[in-house]
Amino acid sequence: MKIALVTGVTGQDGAYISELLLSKGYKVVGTARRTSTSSYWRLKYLDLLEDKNFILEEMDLTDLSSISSLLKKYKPDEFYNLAAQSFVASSFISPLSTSQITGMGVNNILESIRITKPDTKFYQASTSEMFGKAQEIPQRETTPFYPRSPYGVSKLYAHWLTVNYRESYDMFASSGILFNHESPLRGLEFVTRKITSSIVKLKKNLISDFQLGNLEAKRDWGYAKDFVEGIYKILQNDEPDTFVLATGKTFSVRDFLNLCFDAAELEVIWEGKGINEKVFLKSSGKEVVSINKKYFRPAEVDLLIGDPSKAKSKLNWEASCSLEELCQIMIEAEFDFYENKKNIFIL
Ligand code: NAP
Ligand code: F7E
Repeated sequence: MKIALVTGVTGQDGAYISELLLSKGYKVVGTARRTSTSSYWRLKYLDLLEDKNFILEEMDLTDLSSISSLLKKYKPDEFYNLAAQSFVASSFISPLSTSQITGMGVNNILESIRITKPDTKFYQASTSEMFGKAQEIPQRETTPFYPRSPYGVSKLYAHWLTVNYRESYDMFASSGILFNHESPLRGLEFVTRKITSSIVKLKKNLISDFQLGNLEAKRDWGYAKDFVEGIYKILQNDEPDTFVLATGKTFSVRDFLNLCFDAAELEVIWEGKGINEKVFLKSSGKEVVSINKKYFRPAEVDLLIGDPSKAKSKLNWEASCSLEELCQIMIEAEFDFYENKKNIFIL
């Protein structure tokens, strides 16, 4: 039985890839850091904690010894590093801890693997945020990087380190440059889940309105379940390499909001411009969305659109879910969270 170690197992991708690996017959060692309040809602949602081949262990990316001891204990065949301080906005508030976790943390892993079990295949969760102020449209593996946040800079360090360990020590160290991918298990602080959760709360009369930041930013948004299949394929490739995973289409935050209102069957009217722009319900005339400057970032990433052709030709991977379908999936799951009272604590 193959053993996979998955860091960031309490997060969106960590939970989904664990589910995928278990379905393929792996033993999965999922690692989580100690927190005062348990954050296992995604693991419970996917029923992972009951699986006899799923083991939960404590590990912090900033602590080399916690990584080394798990490598020695389990000797994993594959190591998926999905842990990070992953919220771009928070990286401006806490740039140093972001660089210690998201950047240096990867150095801790790579050194541990090199010293302890160098034949472990390693996956690094790189990001389209490394393209930042995009130097080319669409962005591909060869596009020059220009990160626009402490998060993007930290991820770029980790990305090059992964390439460097591959080239210096002949390790199977691969990097997936993933564009935004979303799901019902996305954290509530990210704009997609904030929108789906708020729209369903509006429909249930639990809130009267909500606020957003920059509606003009464009993202290449895919479905997380598609993307973890791609992550898995990256480690099954014959050679370690770098791959872009993206849908190849881009939409603005405004587009995403409109598609979600459609999915929730709410007709809306837009009025005003810029910071004074507002959204009203057609049925009642009630204001439901306004703009708040506090959600703008010190530096924005305006336009991301990926070119996934290398992943298509070498891995036979492509995104299958349209943005309309993704909005539908997320809105339906949001209603389900209420109606079946499953995971009500995440609302
Ligand atoms: P996420 O939901 O924010 O999950 C991040 C995980 O990292 C959580 O389990 C978190 O644990 C853990 N973590 C944070 N600090 C840690 C530390 N010091 N030690 C150990 N674990 C720590 O992120 P995601 O959306 O699943 O993304 C997975 C990975 O892909 C991340 O590295 C992210 O940066 C990257 N990525 C994501 C996207 C995307 O669109 N989702 C795109 C490109 C790249 P807690 O629960 O304790 O906070
Ligand atoms: O912002 C704008 C915001 O926080 C998307 C992470 O997974 O993907 C994610 O990073 C856009 C930005 O994700 C609000 O300014 C407007 O332009 O959902 P987000 P992100 O920054 O793209 C990449 C690929 C990662 O690697 C990251 O880990 O939406 N926006 N109004 C807002 N964003 C938020 N969060 N909240 C708002 O109210």
